[in-house]
Amino acid sequence: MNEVYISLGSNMGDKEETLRHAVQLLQRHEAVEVIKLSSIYETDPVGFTDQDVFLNMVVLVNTTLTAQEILEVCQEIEQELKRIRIIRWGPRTMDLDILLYNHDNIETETLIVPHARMHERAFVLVPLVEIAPELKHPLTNEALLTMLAQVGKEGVIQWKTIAGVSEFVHSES
Ligand code: A4P
Ligand code: MG
Repeated sequence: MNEVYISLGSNMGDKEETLRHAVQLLQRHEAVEVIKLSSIYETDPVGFTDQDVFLNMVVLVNTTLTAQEILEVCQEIEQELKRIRIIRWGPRTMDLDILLYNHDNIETETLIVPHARMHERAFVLVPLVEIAPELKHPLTNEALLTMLAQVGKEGVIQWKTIAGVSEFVHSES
């Protein structure tokens, strides 16, 4: 069984509902089991800063899929949520990034794991360290906690704690 950490981010429309829906779609996949969810964090936009704040979280899933296959699942979920958006509830975006796949280092045309920018992003490291404080970065072998101490937690606020996977995917906001 493979352990995969996935980062989820949304900054349009009903962000919490979009996160919930993405986790639901992951959980519904027959080869994917959602094991852990971080809290939801409200985070200042990084990069292009003239946009709304994000809600971000990190999930741990167990899967029999390869890294390339789980990337495709993530991309299908992004597409599905975009499709629903166009038909019904106005703007929303959802970005799913694969942070870690076991302790592997992967570099193909379509996939870089560990995620190339995770070590510099508080909106990734804060929720990741919350659910996996013991992990080390597979490329540098540096503790994620050390990376987080260097980056700091500025612009990342715990917004909502989550009791468990089934509570989250079944409850309505
Ligand atoms: N790709 C390569 N490696 C990976 C990986 N480990 N996981 C390729 C997922 N995808 C990976 O992604 C572009 C291509 O990256 C994919 O085709 C895949 O083959 P995308 O999601 O289509 O494009 P994007 O979202 O514009 O790029 P990316 O890299 O996901 O954007 P960023 O850099 O992650 O930036 N600020 C806050 N506070 N919170 C956020 O969540 N997110 C972004 C998105 C910027 N600022 C943010 C947040
Ligand atoms: Mg992405």
